[in-house]
Amino acid sequence: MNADCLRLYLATDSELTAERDLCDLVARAITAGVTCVQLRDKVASGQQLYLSACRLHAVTQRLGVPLIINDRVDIMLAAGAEGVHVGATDLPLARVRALAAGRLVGYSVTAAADVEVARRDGADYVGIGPVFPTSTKPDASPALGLAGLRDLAAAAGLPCVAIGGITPANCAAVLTAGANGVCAISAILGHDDIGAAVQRFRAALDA
Ligand code: TZP
Ligand code: MG
Repeated sequence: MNADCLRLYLATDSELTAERDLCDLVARAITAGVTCVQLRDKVASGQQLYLSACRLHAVTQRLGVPLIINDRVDIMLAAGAEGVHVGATDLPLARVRALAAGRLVGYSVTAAADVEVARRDGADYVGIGPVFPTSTKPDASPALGLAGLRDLAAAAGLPCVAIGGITPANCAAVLTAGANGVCAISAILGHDDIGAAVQRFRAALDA
C-alpha cells in the first residue's frame, strides 16, 4: 500500500462527537489535512453502523481519502469502504484478509506476538499502540512509550500508524521512532474547532 494516506489518520468516537454531526466534523477534518478516516463506534448496532458508514463514505469519497471500518469486515463490504481495521479479538486476520481482497486491512499491534500475526496473515499496515496513556480506550494495554513503538515498528516491517495519546506536541517524535503516520481521536475530536486542531497536527507533521 501507499503509506502516505496514514500520515494523519482520524478515528471517530461517538462519545466525543456528542451532539455534533459526524459527517460535518469529518469533512472539516479532511479539508484541514486528515489523510485517512476510520469509523470506530463500539456502541452502534449493525444497522446504525452501516448507515453511518454509507453517509461517511459519501463524504470521504468526495474529498478523496480512504474510509476504514473498525472491527467489521461485513460493514466494510456492505458500504463499499476502502478498508477494515481489526485486532486480536475480532474475526481472525486471515479470514478478514480473504474477505477484504483488494481492500486495505489494518491490524492492531500491542506486542511482538501481534506483529507475527500481522506479517503472517497479510495485514497491509499495522496500528501500534497505545504509545502514550489514553483515556479514550479504557481497556487499552499499558503504554508502550517511544522505545516500544520503535521496536514494534522495526519488527513489523510494514507501514505503521501510531495510536494512543498522540498530540501535536508528541507526533514528530512518533515519526522519528519509525511510524509512517499518527492516529488521533481526542486530540482532534475533543476540540470545538476541528479545523484548527487538524492544522496544529499538520504543522507539526510537516515541519
Ligand atoms: N487503540 C489504542 S489507544 C486507542 C485505541 C483505539 C485510543 C486512542 O485515542 P486517543 O484519544 O487518540 O488517545
Ligand atoms: Mg477491534
